[in-house]
Amino acid sequence: MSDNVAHALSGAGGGIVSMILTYPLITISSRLQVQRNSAHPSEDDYKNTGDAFVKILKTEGPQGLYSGINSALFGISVTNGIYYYFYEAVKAVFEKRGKRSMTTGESMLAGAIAGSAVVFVTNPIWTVNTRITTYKKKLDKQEADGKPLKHQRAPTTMETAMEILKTDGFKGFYAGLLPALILVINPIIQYTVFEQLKARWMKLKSSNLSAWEFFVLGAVSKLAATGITYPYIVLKARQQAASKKSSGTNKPSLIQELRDIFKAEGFAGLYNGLSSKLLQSVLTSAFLFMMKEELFRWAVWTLVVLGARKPARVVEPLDWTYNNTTVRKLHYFQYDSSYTHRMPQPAHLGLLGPVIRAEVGDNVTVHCWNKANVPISMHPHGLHYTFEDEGALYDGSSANGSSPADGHSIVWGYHSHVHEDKDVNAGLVGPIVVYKEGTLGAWSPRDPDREFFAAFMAINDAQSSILSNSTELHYTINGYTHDIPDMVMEYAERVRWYLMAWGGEMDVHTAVWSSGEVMWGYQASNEMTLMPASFRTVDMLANTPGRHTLFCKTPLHRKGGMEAAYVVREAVGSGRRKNSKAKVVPSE
Ligand SMILES: [Cu+2]
Repeated sequence: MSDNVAHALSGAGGGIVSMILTYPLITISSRLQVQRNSAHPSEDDYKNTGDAFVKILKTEGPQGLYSGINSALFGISVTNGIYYYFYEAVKAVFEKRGKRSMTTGESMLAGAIAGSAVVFVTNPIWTVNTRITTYKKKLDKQEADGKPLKHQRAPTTMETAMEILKTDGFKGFYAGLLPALILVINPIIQYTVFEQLKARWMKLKSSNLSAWEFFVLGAVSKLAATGITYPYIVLKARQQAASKKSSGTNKPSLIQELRDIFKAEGFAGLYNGLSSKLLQSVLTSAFLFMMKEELFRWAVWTLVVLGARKPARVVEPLDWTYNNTTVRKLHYFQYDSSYTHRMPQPAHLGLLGPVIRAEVGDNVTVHCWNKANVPISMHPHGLHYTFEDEGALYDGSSANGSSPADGHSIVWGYHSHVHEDKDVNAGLVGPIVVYKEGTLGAWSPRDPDREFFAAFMAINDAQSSILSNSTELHYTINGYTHDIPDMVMEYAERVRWYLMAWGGEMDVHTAVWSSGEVMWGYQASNEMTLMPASFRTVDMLANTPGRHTLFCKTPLHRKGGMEAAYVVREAVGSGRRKNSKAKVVPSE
């Protein structure tokens, strides 16, 4: 399941809370809009937002301010849910195709698609809602004139919907559809301004934004959007409020309505009731964006608990044994989607975290639950990421698939980047393998039969981000010293070695295979140099049965433990590839 469901849920939730907080302003703004300046001014007319607030509270009590909130809550949750669902879905398509963040133009198009979907679903809801709030006002007026209406109270949502269906038919729900569609421009402006400001602000700050910064961004973006589109809101509310029953004639067209307003009230009429409406929509937007990020996290976890999310990584302590000493480390564990079962990984990976496998063009989402008592992150090498997904506190990005000259897959890696060197010494590293499109899990004849990972790491226990009683320096491959379990291959298998080096100036290594040559591109050698934070992918044909050694050529490193046996088993049977088959599991 992709993120857009979680975005839809959190958008809906954020909308509901924001709506409850700001709904009284909607009531006031809606009534002010309907109350035309020129139509028989009376004592009861609201003079301004504050006056309306006091009058409604005095005559109708708090429930007067919240009349019609049911359909408003329903409306906002549906609106936001649909909007975020489509916006994030379109965004994912753009980002997958372009392999980068959306451009401004793309984000506007995504907004237009999402906004249009919203309008077609929600226009009936808002039609009903506007009728209810304006009916109350009419009710008061008619009572004062001694001509009571049919209902002596504001009708319920269902009654109003049935009424519209009876008098205007189904198309009654789509009164004011055109201005509503024009209003799609509002969220487009709002989200574009929001995204642009957010990106710039984050770059300036070099970190994530706080809830209050989101509040300000939400307010500013909505201010810009509503300032531009407000006249349409006035038109829409008036057109929806003008039902056949009260006017006795057909509904005025949009142009007619516009002309009438100009004639009677001038340009200012288009901004009638602006103060309360603007305040309300700006506050709603501000609250929504303030809560959205946090609610998104909750939504993700809810989906995880319901089992609707993919497997996840959990960082937990791990007691790791070198030759004879046991040291507390941290480890990225892979769990199933319920977070109850640890997924096994090949023994030779040792201290390395789970292998992240992806094809060129894939979006990789990792859900990481930090159960350690130190802050950690996940910073990828070789993948494209946006600033939010950097996992490190500087700006930079790299995107490297396997090029035409490479084999079908190349290795990269990830590590925690809160305290880079200490986190790596703690054990928070793991491999990333990027496959060519269409080759992951579907092997073609040129693909390897087997994959091994070998990270050459000088691990300094004294410089670890998790406290331990050890201050030793260990020369390891995958955390192992002098031996790695289960590095066994069959005769004539094509074996791909994914080599990694991390750490600092100590981590200059020369990997050597005692069995003979490996191929790095078109270059054959029995060794491969590794510099700190470098990644090499080499291929080997397992044509020399026996027990061999993979080691670092630096004597100090090898003596310290940077060596491991690998075994090429004797051929069984006659067929060259009798026992060979793809050993690689597809990425989750
Ligand atoms: Cu070395």
